[in-house]
Amino acid sequence: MDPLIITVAPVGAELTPEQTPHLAVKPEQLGDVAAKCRDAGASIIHVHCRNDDGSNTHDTGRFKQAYNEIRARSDLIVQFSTGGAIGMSPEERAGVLVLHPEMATLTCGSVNFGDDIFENSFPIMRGILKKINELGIRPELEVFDKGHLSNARRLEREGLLTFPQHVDFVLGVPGGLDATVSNLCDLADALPSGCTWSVAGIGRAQLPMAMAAIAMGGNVRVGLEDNIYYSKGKLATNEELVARVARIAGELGRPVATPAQAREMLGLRPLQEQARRALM
Ligand code: KMH
Ligand code: ZN
Repeated sequence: MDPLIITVAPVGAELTPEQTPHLAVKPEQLGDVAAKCRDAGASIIHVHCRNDDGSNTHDTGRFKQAYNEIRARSDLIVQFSTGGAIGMSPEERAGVLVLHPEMATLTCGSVNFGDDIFENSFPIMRGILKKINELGIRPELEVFDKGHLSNARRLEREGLLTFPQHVDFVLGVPGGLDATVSNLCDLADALPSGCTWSVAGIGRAQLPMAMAAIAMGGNVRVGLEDNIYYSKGKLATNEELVARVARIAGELGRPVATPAQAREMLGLRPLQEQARRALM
């Protein structure tokens, strides 16, 4: 099996500083988290940003600061969120792409999200994807439900997406597909050939989903965006969550990929070339 690509999603949009003291709020804090998670075995960082008061922001200036801090402290693959937060306009979600991150997410359909709806109509998806394509950014397809794969195939038929792609299954969101091993197997089997994939299990599903993915030859996303606990009642840091997956993967014969290896596996440009393109 290939080395394991670990993505860390340290911030998210919905988590509040009241829920955990480990939420990175300032760009410098995010740079620090990036360095620690790189040391612990991560190769991709999924980025959301916060204002100094902890509230969510998709401000381009704030993302630029965060990008600079991450790059100054690590060689991680930088992936921006275009999901943003519930209720954010599609224009705001896609605005940060002008900074030319190496990767950006594309959520492949609408989904209930707790009591809210995370809206990703075809016009929204097309708008974000057109911008991703124009800027030559590599998408990561976020799949919360099996129908999202059908939506991605429809975008392929429309000429906006080519396969294979890198796909992240987000399982266990209240309103999305449950985080079970059989659902994960079903999704992995349904992927177009040549795709690479990871799984982000929400809440207590994070660790079992990670273990299943390691055994199946997939990849793993962990981090406070998806789960704030190390074990029942014990809050986690991002680096602890990354280190645990790296340690167990090593035991199972899957050493972690370095960012350089992950770039090669995902067909991304080498870091030096990437750094020249980025507006830093
Ligand atoms: N905050 C969620 C509503 C992404 O980053 O692309 C959406 C999200 C997905 O986090
Ligand atoms: Zn996100």
